[in-house]
Amino acid sequence: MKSIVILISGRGSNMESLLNAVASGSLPICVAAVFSNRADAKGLETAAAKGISTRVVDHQQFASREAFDAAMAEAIDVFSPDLVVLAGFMRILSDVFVRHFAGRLINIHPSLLPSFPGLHTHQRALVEGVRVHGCTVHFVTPALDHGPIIVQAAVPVLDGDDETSLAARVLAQEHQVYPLAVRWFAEGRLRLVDGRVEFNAPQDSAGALISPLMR
Ligand code: NHR
Ligand code: GAR
Repeated sequence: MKSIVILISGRGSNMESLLNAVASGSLPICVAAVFSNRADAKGLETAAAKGISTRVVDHQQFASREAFDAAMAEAIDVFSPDLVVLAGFMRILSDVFVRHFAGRLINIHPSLLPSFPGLHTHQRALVEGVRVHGCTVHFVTPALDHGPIIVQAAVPVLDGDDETSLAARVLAQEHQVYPLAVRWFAEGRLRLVDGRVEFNAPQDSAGALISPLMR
């Protein structure tokens, strides 16, 4: 069975959706460890309560981004994971780290990339007045939030939405698509080849979301 290491910085609800999928038998993978760059990340408790090994590599203990990344890479390598999964991980990773894990490093980002890379995506989507928003799972490359896209889920932006309501609607979809993407990887359907996503679709599942919709 393939193994993964999950990197978090905070709440860890995406991590939890992956652990729940593993526990329910719908995600055939071994979670080798959960890493956080913050000792106070809530998700560490959630992982420990489920019997998963946890590790903290505190970025504040390192003089440079590169030194932090090197320590993190070394600690992750101990587990020899097939895939490293960023789940609400909030530190930009240096080129050396990204290249070390090339093709086995993925992220979930709370927008429909290439719209709204970076931070505060929901607030920015509301300011722009987009009618469709969502989340993106992508392979991580040195260019922040610009790696090859694996899967996206779209949600409507509704009248009266604020950052909280929109973030919650997107998060519910994050919890659907991240276990899905990791399952595809586990099943050997997903590969990064020459900087492009190679995907063997299980079935034709193409759909459309139109927003606003007038019937
Ligand atoms: N690293 C690389 N090289 N490429 C990507 O695509 C990455 C990455 C590291 C993290 C996640 C990303 C997101 O999904 C991610 C993708 C953190 C920041 C950020 O500005 C931006 C994007 C993402 C993660 N972080 C600040 C920093 O200085 C710290 C912010 C904080 O601690 O709150 O690292 O959104
Ligand atoms: C999620 O919405 C995730 O997409 C986003 O932060 C939230 C983490 O929630 N990630 C980023 O913004 C990365 N910069 P979680 O800790 O409950 O999974």
